[in-house]
Amino acid sequence: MAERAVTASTPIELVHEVYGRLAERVAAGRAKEGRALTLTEKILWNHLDDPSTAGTERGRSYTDFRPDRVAMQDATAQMALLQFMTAGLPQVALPSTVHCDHLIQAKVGADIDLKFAEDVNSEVYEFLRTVSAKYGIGFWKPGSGIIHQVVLENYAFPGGMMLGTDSHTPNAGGLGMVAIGVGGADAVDVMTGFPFNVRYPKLIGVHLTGELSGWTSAKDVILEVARVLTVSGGTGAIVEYIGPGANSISATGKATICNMGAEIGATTSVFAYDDAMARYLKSTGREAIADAATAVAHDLRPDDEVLANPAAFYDQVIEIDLSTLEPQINGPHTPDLAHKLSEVGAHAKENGWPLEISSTLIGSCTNSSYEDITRAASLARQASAKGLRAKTQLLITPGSEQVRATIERDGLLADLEAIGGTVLANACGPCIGQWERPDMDPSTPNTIVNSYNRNFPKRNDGSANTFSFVASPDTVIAYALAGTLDFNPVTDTIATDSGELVKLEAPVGEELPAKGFDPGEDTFVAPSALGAGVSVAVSPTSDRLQLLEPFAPWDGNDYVDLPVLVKAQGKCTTDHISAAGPWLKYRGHLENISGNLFLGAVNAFTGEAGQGKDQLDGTTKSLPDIAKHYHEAGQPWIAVGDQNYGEGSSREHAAMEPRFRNGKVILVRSFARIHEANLKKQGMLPLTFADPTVYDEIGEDDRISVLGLADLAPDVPLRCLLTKPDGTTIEFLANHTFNDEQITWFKAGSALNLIRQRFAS
Ligand code: MIC
Ligand code: SF4
Repeated sequence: MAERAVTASTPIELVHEVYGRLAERVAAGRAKEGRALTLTEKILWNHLDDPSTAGTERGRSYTDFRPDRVAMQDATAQMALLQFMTAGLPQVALPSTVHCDHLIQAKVGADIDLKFAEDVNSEVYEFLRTVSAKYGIGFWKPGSGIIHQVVLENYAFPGGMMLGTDSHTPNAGGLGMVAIGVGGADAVDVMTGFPFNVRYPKLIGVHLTGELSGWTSAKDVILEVARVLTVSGGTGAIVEYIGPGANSISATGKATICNMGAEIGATTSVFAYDDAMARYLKSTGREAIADAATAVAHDLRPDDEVLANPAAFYDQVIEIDLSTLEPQINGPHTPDLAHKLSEVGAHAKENGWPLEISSTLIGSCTNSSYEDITRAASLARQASAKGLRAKTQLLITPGSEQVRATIERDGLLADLEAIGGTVLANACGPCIGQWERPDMDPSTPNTIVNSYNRNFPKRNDGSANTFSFVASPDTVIAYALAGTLDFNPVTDTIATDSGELVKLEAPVGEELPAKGFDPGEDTFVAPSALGAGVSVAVSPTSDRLQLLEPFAPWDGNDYVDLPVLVKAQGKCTTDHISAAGPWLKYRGHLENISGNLFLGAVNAFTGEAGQGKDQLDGTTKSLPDIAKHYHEAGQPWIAVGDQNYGEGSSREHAAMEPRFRNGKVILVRSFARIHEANLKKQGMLPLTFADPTVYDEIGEDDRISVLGLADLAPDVPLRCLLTKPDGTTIEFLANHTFNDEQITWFKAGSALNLIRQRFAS
């Protein structure tokens, strides 16, 4: 159990421990694979639970790993820790931290919004603070910043491995860490001392040549990768960035690229250790880690043979020449819909997207580094000098308290405020629907441009009429000044009030603050030395928190004649299954949050979002109401979906809600990785059509049976039956990815039930 105290940064002893076995593990990996290794493989080999028995067949083996740390953000930590509590252990088994960032709503500005959040969320913050104190978990108070920035500044280290209950955990790949986004149940495994089990990933190499310059920044690299690979192209793979071009990208720029690897479905993304990482470690007070990494640098990068012939070592290689890469803007509604700045205006006109921009936003976990803000501020200063101001609303969310204090000290916030910017709290805010826009009628189609990563409909302000585009912070500032999408800052001019035409010079940034970082306010709370004595309160009448009841074990019977709650059409992300925004307040209360189940899913039977037919009484209702009715009536059900179902977030609520409401099976054309894992963990049956055209056959009043469950076995498809209302049937096969151990979760009712049993006995 937690032998080490959890501190506000990764202790050097932990790093030494990891590096101490690195050379030996890398040698074992080379010997077993019979070839040179990529960086990813080196880190994975160094974190195998048992290198002598582990399967490392890419895309096939299920493999046990021992990560170094866990990080949880407030919106997912509640469910993760409610699950952890049921194991009955005194302490978490590895260094873990909780970060309060998602529950802060952006409304007025930083100070007022933070105080308001502390007030309305006090019960939840108190729960997280006391659970953390009790179980040996470090607690980062509201106002400390967004989890991924705080992790990058304090906990990430080259060659490490961590899990985070948030899909953008891969941000730490900017410091050379294999950092994987997971659902809470996966975090519970490692916090209770079990290994992290995941399919051994495939490897995609992105070979970078040339150098970033002018208007092109790190964000444009990942916007381009998203264009090439699309939202599902990275599924089951780790993306490794290689080649000489990587050297021209700062550590925080690398983090931006890795962060948004979540948008292509990648398990994670990673860069090799280099001088930029060493500079960042030193500048954030981690000189000793930089020295330790430098001493083992040859094992914190791919072997030379790999670099000489990438195609022989990666499953896929993508080439990007940074010198010719143009700045991009991606959207609306999906992060892979890329446009060159020179073309976006024309594309908007063709598609009827509003050209006029209603709001621009910079920040988020993706783009709020010192370098990002200095580049943005350089544009703001040019604009002020020429008498230009933002023509749109301009909102800024600093990624962390450290960045906020530093950019304030260095006058950069003042530069942004001078063109009309408003500074919001160090938190997720508008990136996750925590954005109140009293001035925007939800029925008004409007365009926003931001430096975030996700742009699904309704994500930022809850309005399906908001067309959200993502770009680099520099590009966002340029559009704020122009006020229209029909603008290319590289070639076009902006008119001042007096009619003068201004052409912006390309932004210039500073990688790191010359005067060092200002740490700002101390926002870290170390766990109590007297953990056992701390009591954790969950009121039985709370509407924010609810203790978890174990899900019932499988009853041994096939699933027969299940009604189809919904046949989701097109994109069905976790935001469609379990919306955030106003629903974030119920993240610790399974019953209450189940009121949002499938509200965003477009039902193929009706063409409408969130509505369907209740097969028990024939009425049309909201999908969460139908699910509730089925649950109360003891009626099991199935949901059907399309490609990349469950794309996006790690929120396991999207798996727990169907489970809680008596859903049994999710049958789709394909799954996003984290969501499929979450469904299995919670005892659901995630299945994919062997023949994807069967999706088209399914009608609103049909019933679906899943047969032969007693013989559920790895790699053996399940036989299913589609029964039409007139009694005719269509037989079809459904695939699954269960291994032997995961089948035991299904039978036990959930993976957590097994953990409970193990600790009870
Ligand atoms: C997101 O960006 O979608 C979130 C909100 O950070 C989620 C986590 C959550 O839903 O709490 C994620 O990315 O995993
Ligand atoms: Fe927060 Fe947005 Fe980053 Fe998710 S993507 S962690 S909501 S800032």
